Amino acid sequence: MTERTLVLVKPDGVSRGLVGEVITRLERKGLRLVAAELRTLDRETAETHYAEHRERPFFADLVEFITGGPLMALVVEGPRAIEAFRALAGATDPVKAGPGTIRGDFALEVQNNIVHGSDSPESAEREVTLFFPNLA
Ligand code: DAT
Ligand code: MG
Repeated sequence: MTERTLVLVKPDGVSRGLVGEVITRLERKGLRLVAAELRTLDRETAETHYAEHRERPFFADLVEFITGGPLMALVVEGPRAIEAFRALAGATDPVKAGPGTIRGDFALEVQNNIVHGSDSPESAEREVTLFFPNLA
């Protein structure tokens, strides 16, 4: 079944020049780009995007980080795209992420873990709509 998921190349990934690397990997896997926009998030959008983490001790730092520079927002489509991209990204903690995954290959710190991918069909729907309200 074809699914859509929201992928972000976070500000650390953009500043390190990893946008092409991330797109190459997901396209090589067979996922397809549906939308792409480089933008800097305002605080309200960032807080909405990460609302599930509002009570966590790292929330303020996370919002600072994600609003701290331009990010690349992508909508990606394909069979089981949500799970497929999460597998490409690797574990949240990049030290635990396997080699061959994006986080495993390019990151060391949990906050600066290069990419975001929606984690469920409900999150994907909410996040795609938040970033690209004009996308049907
Ligand atoms: P994921 O991005 O793999 O879905 P998550 O939703 O649990 O992970 O967390 C969202 C982001 O918050 C994550 O990419 C990095 C940051 N984060 C998570 N746990 C953290 C922690 N213990 N300390 C600092 N930042 C953390
Ligand atoms: Mg998450």
